[in-house]
Amino acid sequence: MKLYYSPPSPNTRKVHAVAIHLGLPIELRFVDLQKGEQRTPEFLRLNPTGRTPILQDGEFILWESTAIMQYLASQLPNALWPEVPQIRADIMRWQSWQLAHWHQACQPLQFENVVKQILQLGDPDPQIVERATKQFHQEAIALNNHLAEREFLVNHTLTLADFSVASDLTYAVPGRFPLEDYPHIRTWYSQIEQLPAWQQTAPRG
Ligand SMILES: N[C@@H](CCC(=O)N[C@@H](CS)C(=O)NCC(=O)O)C(=O)O
Repeated sequence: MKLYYSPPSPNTRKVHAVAIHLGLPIELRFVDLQKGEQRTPEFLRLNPTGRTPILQDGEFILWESTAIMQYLASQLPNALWPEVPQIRADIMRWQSWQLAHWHQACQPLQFENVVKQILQLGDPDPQIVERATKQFHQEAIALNNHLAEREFLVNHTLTLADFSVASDLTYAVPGRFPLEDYPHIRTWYSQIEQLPAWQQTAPRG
């Protein structure tokens, strides 16, 4: 299987980390987003939305990180994606929340406080940061309360849900995410940070 990836991206990280955690052999194909490689005709034939990650398994092409994670985890029996309908639905619930709400709350802080600096796009916009901070608190309260009573998001064990939700905390420190009031998120994330698959997929430099 071949993974078209862009290493600093949280969307790539969650997919790549799942492949490593499950010991699935993956050939990596770097896509240079800064050079606009995702807009080339060759790339758009693989993913018409022009985004990474993409998985290629023979003739089968799959884009959207959550779908890729589920496909990878379906290759062999494992606790990340158990074959129990209620547990799968619970995992999908958190993966859906991550894409629809958590990512939307984290991404503007990441962009304003990290990406803009890297790409020399100017200072963070205080209005966007204020709006994003409010949104962040709204979602973080729900996540923190959920984690107050459990070690992992679903089924008392590590699942795809943890990889999905954790991915948006990749830049929590440089992105100045306001996590001070959320001890349960911090404790849970520090466990994820201990995973070899998480360490091997950390952004370099
Ligand atoms: N919902 C998509 C989001 C993918 C996405 O936004 N990828 C970014 C990198 S994090 C990308 O390739 N951006 C390139 C662009 O928008 O030009 C997923 O979960 O895979």
